[in-house]
Amino acid sequence: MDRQWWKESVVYQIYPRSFMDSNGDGIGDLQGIISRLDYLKTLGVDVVWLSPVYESPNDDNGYDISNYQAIMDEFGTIEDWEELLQGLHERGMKLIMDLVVNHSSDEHQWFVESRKSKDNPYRDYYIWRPGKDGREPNNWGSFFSGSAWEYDKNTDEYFLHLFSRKQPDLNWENPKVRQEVYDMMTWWLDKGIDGFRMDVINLISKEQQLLDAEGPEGQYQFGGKSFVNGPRIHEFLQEMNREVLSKYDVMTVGETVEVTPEDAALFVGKDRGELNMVFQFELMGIDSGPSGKWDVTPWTLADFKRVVSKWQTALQGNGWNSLYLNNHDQPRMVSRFGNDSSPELRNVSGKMLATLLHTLQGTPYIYQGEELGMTNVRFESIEDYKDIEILNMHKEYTAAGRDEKTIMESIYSKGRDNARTPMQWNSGPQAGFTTGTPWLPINPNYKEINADQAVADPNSIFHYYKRLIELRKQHDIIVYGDYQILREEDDQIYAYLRSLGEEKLLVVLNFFEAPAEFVLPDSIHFSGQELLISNYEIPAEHSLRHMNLRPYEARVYKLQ
Ligand code: ISL
Ligand code: CA
Repeated sequence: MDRQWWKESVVYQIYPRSFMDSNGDGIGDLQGIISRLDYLKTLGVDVVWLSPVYESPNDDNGYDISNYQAIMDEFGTIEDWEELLQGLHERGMKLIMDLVVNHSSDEHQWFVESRKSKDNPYRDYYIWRPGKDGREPNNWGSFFSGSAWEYDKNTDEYFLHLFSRKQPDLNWENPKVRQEVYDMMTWWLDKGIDGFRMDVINLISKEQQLLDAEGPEGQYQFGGKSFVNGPRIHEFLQEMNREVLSKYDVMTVGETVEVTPEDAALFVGKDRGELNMVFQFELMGIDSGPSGKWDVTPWTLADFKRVVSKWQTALQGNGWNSLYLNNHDQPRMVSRFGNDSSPELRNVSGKMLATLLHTLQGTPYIYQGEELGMTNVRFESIEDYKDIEILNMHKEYTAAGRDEKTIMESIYSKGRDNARTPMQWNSGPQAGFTTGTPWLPINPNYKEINADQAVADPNSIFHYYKRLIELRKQHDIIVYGDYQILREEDDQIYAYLRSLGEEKLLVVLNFFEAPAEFVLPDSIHFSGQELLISNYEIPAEHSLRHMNLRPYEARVYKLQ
């Protein structure tokens, strides 16, 4: 058992813009977060991951950084940030910062210089190419619709931007860029932070020929072959580890798009000297069709189990999993994988999913509001949406003649603003998030779903999370036990066994509203049982051999 604090931790993600506004301008900020630290302490989380708070023109809500060593005015000052770090540390919590270095903002001083002339000393900080036959250098599409290249008439060349045109990709081939990044990381680490979440870190190395991607002529294509886990990715991460990370006791989690467990093992393998864990996207893809995330397709439990089991097994004993069911880029977990159609079903299904999140092998990541069972939102008009990914897609699909209703439905199920509506603190005006007008409308269900209600109600999802977090602290097996799926073919129940030495942990989850029967395989022997947690009352006398599970029922037993 390779004990590590970051394996035993539960992480809570804060999306600062939507967490808590302290000064009535409608935008969440650092003082707002500080005012809610006791709430986080009550919940019991160990680490806070703060989405970007750096200076930014906010084309992509802070994921476009114009100064890596300054705080965004709207969020506060560096003194506020120091106070936040201190407030967390005083309460025994840690802080990890978002590191966004695949790209910067086009308003970063480096890019302002870079675009000035072909011989500017900063030219090679970014990826510039001449056009081809009066068009872009290649056919790559951006993650946010349209071409991945933007023409700059000043020097008659194009620059690469895998995300928005205000997010030019940094040129990691240039050793000066790498040194700047390492120095900046060191600056933050010396301030006492406890690690980094690294934005799309597996895209930083580009195959240098920048070849066209395969696919039909005249359409932009996903160029992933040339930049997903690119040729020098492991060299760069090992260098970063050697130069910076290895000098501190910190945790790292890389956001890695399109990776398989085999790829992941190279990033997180014990002796690789790269990262502690990665966020994988395979599970987030089970409800997408062949043309991508907006091609909404119903998910199946078979796929869900197959993907989770594959990752659990592949990294066991070598790497370490991160566990998440939603974040600021994904729809709300309870709306997507649970059931938000009534308060009762929302409550039990939110708890069932929470049980999964905390009892798999890996480090759980809770996204703000998940612990309240916050849901997706359906704004009537596209005007109410703010996310650049949504707005660009809407524009592109509308221009292509797609019907408005279908476009809106795909936004309702997959749009990133589902996760970004402000945190619901109480049933008062604007859900207690702000005294002003929130930057993104509040979900109208805040009177029913809010933190005050949840903290006051012992049967709430919030209290269930608190209990799960405590259990992880009390039982090593929940953190370190090996994973084995049970009754894999069952299309309604997800059950698995964790084992550590002589101990076993049995987790049984009914993933649907219909009742279901679970029969424990005869091969599992035990002489004693202890129910650790369930989202229903369980009679004192009952048999584990046959369980009749109610809607979304979840049970966790320790077996001896
Ligand atoms: O949001 C997505 C799911 O559709 C992805 O395309 C997402 O853009 C990708 O996972 C990368 O995400 C990260 O980098 C982006 C930023 O917009 C996201 O918020 C961030 O998490 C660019 O920095
Ligand atoms: Ca504010």
